[in-house]
Amino acid sequence: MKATLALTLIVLVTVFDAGSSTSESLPETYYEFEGRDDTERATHATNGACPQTSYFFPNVETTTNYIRVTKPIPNLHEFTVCGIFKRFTNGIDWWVSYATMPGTTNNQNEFFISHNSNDIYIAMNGHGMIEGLKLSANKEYHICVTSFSSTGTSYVFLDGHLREIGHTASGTVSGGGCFIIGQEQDIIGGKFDPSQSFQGTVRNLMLWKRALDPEEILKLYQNQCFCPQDYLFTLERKNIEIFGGVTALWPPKC
Ligand SMILES: [Ca+2]
Repeated sequence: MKATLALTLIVLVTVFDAGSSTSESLPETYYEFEGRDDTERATHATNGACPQTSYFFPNVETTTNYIRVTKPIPNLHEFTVCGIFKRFTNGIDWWVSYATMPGTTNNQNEFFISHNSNDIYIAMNGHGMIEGLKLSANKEYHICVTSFSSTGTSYVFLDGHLREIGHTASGTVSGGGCFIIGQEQDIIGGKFDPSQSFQGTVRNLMLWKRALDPEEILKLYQNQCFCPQDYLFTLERKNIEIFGGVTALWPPKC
């Protein structure tokens, strides 16, 4: 009986250790990585009612289904992209891509976020990082990616928590480009490849021209009805063009 109790305790301690070591290996904030001190911390913007959006991308690999953002994109020294994604299959999914003029010569997007068969994959100016985050099909995940051009570092938050840090490429992301949801661009706004498309749903996809603070990202995950109000765009109808079989869904009620 005593031996059983001792064994149970060892198992419990081991499980507890395994659970805590994952969070201890990542910082609470990323400011130490970016060489900022406390006085330079991002000011939290007002949290207010968040426009709710929800779109369905049919389960077929095609170049015709996508959303184009019509709001102008400025130069981005840092940014955050967040959205709630559900994939329909375990194939390759291209979530967002952003391309500018120089990209037309080398097929490179300024940045993209995708999911290959096993991991989230992010690239900036042709330099990619593959994250060890495999997302199951037919399950919703809240994903935020923050990027800093000064250090070329990107941070991946899954369901409100920082999960991965990786190096992409430094250098400001140039404004004036084309932001597409559901396809990867080989020229601005086109030359798509069916194997680089998205099949699934995306809700509340938004972009901010700053790295949201990790606390803000956690809040965003916990209550999707509210968000920092200094966003650059949401996928409200006034900000986008819809192509092919992509359809708007009624978003969950707030
Ligand atoms: Ca391509």
